Amino acid sequence: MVHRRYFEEQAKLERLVKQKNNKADFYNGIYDRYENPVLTREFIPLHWRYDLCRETNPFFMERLGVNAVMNSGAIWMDGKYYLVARVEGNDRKSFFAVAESESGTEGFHFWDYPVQLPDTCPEETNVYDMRLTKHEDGWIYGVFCSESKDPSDPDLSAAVAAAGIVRTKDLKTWERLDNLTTLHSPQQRNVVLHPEFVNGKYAFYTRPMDGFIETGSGGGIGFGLCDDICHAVIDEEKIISKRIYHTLTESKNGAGAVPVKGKKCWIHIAHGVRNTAAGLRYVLYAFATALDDPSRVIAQPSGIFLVPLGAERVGDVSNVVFTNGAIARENGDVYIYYASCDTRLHVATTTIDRLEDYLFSTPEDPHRSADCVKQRCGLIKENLEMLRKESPYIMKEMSHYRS
Ligand code: M1P
Repeated sequence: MVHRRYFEEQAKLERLVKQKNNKADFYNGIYDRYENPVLTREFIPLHWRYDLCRETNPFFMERLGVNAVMNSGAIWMDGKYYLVARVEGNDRKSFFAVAESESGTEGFHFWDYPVQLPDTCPEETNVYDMRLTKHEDGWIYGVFCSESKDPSDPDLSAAVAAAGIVRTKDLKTWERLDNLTTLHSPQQRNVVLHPEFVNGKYAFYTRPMDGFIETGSGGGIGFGLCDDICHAVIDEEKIISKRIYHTLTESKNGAGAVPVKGKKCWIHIAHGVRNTAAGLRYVLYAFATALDDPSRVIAQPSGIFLVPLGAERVGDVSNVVFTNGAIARENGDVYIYYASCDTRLHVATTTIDRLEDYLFSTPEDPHRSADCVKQRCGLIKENLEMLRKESPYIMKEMSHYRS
């Protein structure tokens, strides 16, 4: 018989899923943020966590708890928003689970079962951070981090990261393909498949790494082509978004969401990492590449696109925002799904027009304080001149707003 406590907990979960998610009182003109996360561990169905039976679970205890719901791939399919979330169990292992919503900003609920990927790699210990690419070849690809213990290193924490590849038509049946091989990079994480063929080949954004945590000689976000997606091999990686001293990518960076096709460019939202006294700080940044050559960067606005704010700053791995999924609708609306602190998932909404304006009209980083202050003083001077010139109009308008 079902435990009595189930009804109370289930009602709580249903209220959470039905909760309205209003735009937050935040403004930067670039995107809107929302009051609530779109997914947290509290959204996980009770039947994934509890033995619901009164006889075998008299205290209605969690038997297989879930610690976090975060970094999600995202896709628009058959009139709904779908996320393939990274769910981390209490055992630290991550797995993937599909959640759907009709609005994209609220109402996400998980399917009955998590994703069960074909188990083809016996050495694989953990999987996470799937990017979902609706490719022009007709498949939906999922590219994710496949992590195993490094057998060649006696250090207990030594691990190897590789890019696992799966494909599906419906997010239900998944076919596992060979892991990506990059001939010149020992490890890979944050690999993203481009949605279109480039020169007739499959194109990947890569993140070459010497080790599991440190990218070492890996200079940033790479780009490489391969002929056969079923046995993907990249023999040449060109670094397109470099790590740069004294910027937000100084320690490392990585491709984020699958690039969004805009009117003027491919829109990339990536993460950059720098080291601080409080540990690594992960923020999002953006850049644009050419529509006819997605490996050619044509705009790189200065600095951060999105940082963790307020309650977003605290979690299992504090001071982190991370994205691996965005949905662009045909009307130009864009939904960026980002996780905070490896703990929960949020959404920011914007449009292709706004993102392109941000990309092409935000000045580049001049890389030195002296030049940065000159850049800012240029903006201040022009603004103050305009405010002075339009002073009577401004006084009149401001009085309406103040009253
Ligand atoms: O903990 C922050 C992020 O760390 C990793 O990203 P990167 O490879 O750039 O260091 C990933 O494991 C990611 O899942 C995690 O959110």
